[in-house]
Amino acid sequence: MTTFEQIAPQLEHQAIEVPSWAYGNSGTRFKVFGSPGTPRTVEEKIADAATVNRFTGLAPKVALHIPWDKVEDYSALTDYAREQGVEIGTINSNTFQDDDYKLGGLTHHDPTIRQKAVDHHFECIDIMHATGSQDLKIWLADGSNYPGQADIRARQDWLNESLQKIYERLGEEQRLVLEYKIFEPAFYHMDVPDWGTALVQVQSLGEKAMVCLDTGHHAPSTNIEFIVAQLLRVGKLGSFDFNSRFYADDDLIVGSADPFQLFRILFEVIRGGGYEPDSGVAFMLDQCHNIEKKIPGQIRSVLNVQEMTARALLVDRDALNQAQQAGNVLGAHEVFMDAFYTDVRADLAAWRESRGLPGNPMRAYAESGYQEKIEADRVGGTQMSW
Ligand code: PSV
Ligand code: MN
Ligand code: MN
Repeated sequence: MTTFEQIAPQLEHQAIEVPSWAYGNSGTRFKVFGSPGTPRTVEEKIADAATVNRFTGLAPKVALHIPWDKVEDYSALTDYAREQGVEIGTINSNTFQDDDYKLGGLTHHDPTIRQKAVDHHFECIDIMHATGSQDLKIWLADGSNYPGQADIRARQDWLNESLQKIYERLGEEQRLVLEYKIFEPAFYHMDVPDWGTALVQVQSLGEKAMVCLDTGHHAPSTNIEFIVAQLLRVGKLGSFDFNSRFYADDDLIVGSADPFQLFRILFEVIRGGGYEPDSGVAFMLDQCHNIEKKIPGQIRSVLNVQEMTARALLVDRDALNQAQQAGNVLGAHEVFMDAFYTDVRADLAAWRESRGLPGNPMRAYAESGYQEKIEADRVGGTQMSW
């Protein structure tokens, strides 16, 4: 049996990047609810992200989305983030909210629109230089709604040309991570619908191009941990967008809908070397808190990832390997399930306290007065959406 004491040192380096948009108001196509205390500026979003880090020690970076988080001076924003105790992480491009992109961005049939989308990514790379960000994350809403509407094959070539231009603009230490999604907003076809397409595209670009796996972007019943294993095997898993879902891209709190799936994914990450500090696999959240309070929603999320990581680390890999090699089907399964069913909450609380963190970050936040303060202070101005 592997013990908590044995795995505890491996928890030290865990870092989960939080998304700036988790702190803004969000909703469904039916309604975006406002909520007291919602940030009115990018700085206020960063302050909230830094609060999550203060209470958990788990979230040292905050991802930005451009143009949602557009500011005049990114160096000043970077300094501000550092003063708050966090770094600016991944820069996410956005080619899904401009009328010009109605029929596509990087894949549009009109080269001038494609160039406009490429130029937006150049702007994102400039921002990355100012913020010291490593990753440019590209998610495309591009696709079509009706069979025959678009040349789905030519669009792969246009996509490749566009990505090539963006890739060539990257700095030495920068990476491009391409995210796939099965459907939405396009309903007939998406130009990057699956990990195979993302992999084919990034493989043609070069070493600095990787795949981003968003856990909510697959068909129901997809074996996501298998995709994790395969991408790690070929060295192309760049990052995760963690969230959980009951139906489609629900963007709910990671680990809330299917904790066992999160466990299985994290086990394959660990098994494949993706949890090593220098593995290059970035853990991120991509979530929206539509009805619950946003900061505790994020605290809960990073704690869920930590808890499932601890349980996945507890899998006795030697015993598992022996059982697998002996063809002991139920023995191997039992080793795996023993770790999943281990309650690590008390051990984690004690471990946090030993490092000067609150044993129960959810309670500590609730008692801290931060929520009441932002609700009282942040009146006037416009609450940010996403
Ligand atoms: C798209 O559904 C996505 O998962 C992409 O990562 C976007 O950048 C993000 O959501 C925010 O809407
Ligand atoms: Mn995502
Ligand atoms: Mn999504």
